[in-house]
Amino acid sequence: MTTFETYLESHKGAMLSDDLVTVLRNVAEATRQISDRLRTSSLDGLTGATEVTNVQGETQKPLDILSNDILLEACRRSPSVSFAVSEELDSEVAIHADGKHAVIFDPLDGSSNLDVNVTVGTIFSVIEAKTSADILKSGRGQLVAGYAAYGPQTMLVLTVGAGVQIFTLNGDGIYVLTNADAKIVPDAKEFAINAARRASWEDVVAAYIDDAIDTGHNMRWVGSMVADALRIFNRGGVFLYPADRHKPASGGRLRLLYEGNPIGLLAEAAGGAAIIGDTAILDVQPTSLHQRVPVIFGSKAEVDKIAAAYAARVHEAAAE
Ligand code: P6P
Repeated sequence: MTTFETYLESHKGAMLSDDLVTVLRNVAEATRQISDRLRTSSLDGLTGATEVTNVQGETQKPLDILSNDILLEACRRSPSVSFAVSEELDSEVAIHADGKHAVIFDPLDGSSNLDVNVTVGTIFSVIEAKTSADILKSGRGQLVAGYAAYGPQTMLVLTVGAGVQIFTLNGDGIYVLTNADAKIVPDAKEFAINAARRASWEDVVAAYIDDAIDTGHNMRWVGSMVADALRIFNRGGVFLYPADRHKPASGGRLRLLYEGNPIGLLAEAAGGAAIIGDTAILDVQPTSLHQRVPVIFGSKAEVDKIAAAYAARVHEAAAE
């Protein structure tokens, strides 16, 4: 039986420094603690909303704040961590002055689903960063990335640069490897999009969805990216959260640093693809910590089809 611990140990050295193993151990422990707190949150008065609005303009949930605190503590327990960047905090938090790893995270993605007991998750990414100026680097600079999905089971999806491994938390609080070298099947007939926002879709997205429906594709939309992503890692498909064509400057709903980049690294490591228009998400240079971007990822044949349509539109616009 391979566990998260034995997997890290077996990749120490060339792929994982001792420091990075310590960071991953502490992040995994944080997800175990968050999972525990979620299980009985309705009994512990941890549901509902606070009076606090975060930098995203979203009302914070008690579990948003608790999860954020647990992850910050994990960073403090990791000597190599220089900065923490969180969806819940306006700017980066200095952790250890001589640190070299920035841990970038969405402590509880999909938390609007908490009160209705739908899967939510913790998304994380680790990069080299000795100064705050090092934080805004493209997703290709990620050392490791992953997420925990708190659903009927708690699962941890991880890439350290050698494929994607999916672990399941057992009754003893141990993450056991249950899907080694997970692959996103290249062809799939299932899409995930919030169809209620059709009026704001760019024409490329509307045309893709219309064609998918005409050719018998199925639709799933959980409203929690980590849940949709886990389905895609297990049976393929494509996830789309496109830009709002009426508000192109808004970028989209999802954030590049702690949603687009980690999911992009995982998708590519699993043989899938992840794009912003005709560009790979991992090649986009961030301009701010909480920058929002449109996100499309999943089965490579489907995502490549969409990227080609975006590229053709750019070419047509240039020819006009
Ligand atoms: P909508 C959750 O808030 C999230 O960031 C993603 O996890 C999810 O896919 C999306 O927003 C849901 O957006 O517009 O359907 O509520």
